[in-house]
Amino acid sequence: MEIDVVTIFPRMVEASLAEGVVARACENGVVDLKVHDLREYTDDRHRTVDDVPYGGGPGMVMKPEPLFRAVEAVVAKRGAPSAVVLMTPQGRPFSHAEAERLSKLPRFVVICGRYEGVDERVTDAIVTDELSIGDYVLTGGELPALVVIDAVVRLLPGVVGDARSVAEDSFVRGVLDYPHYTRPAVFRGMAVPDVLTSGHHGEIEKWRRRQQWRRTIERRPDLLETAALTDAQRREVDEVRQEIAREGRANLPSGSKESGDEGD
Ligand code: JD8
Repeated sequence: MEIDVVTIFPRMVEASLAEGVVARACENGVVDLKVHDLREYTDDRHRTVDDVPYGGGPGMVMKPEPLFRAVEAVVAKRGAPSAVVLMTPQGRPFSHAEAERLSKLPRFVVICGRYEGVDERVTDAIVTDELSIGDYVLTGGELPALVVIDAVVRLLPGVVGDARSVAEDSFVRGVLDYPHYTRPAVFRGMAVPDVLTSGHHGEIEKWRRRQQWRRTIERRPDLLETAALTDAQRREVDEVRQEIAREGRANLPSGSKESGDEGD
């Protein structure tokens, strides 16, 4: 896969891509990632990439010429990309499904905006996908681009050593992960749940599955609304819901447990 990143902060992007799983994928030739300094595509002495907004208002807007030239240079060198992604708060929410879609493309470009954003003619003429990584305001598109690249590259065959890790990813199955423990069995008085050291693989599986339901019910009930669950899974989710409700009642102060006497 070929990925080209266009940014005014190439060192910021390169530094993040120089470590970890993505760096190894680059070394192994699974990904050919190039970072392009937008200022290299300016033609004035000051290497200007921004200008005041037409119509007035605060901040600056990224000029179209350097962005067009940068993407045209990528096309000249590598051929036409399958997608030109612009990171922007106005984009469609980036998700695991979007990562899977991009992971199937042979080549894409990511444009990182700064300032108030990019001239709309860039969006209209060269951008194919506007993406946002979430509902919070960042100072630019570099961190979002790194998030997208990280999520996409780890899906490429051979990048994550154990294929099970990718297949079992929580957002692949639409439920949260179970709790993880490693040695020592007791750390500062805190013990690992007995079931995990019992050697009963069936019981371990069941405990993990119920922990996944529990966490998803408690932290991300929205995921369960849309998850495609079998009847058996639905029943198990309901059991865990009831278990949580029982615990909730057990934790109420004594005397407040009875119902029907609230009027007295
Ligand atoms: C690109 C400029 C900053 C945005 C004025 C300060 C994505 N989830 C996300 N949050 N923020 C961004 C993002 C922010 C960006 C740019 C992405 C380019 N800014 C601007 C508009 C308001 N500021 C993002 N993906």
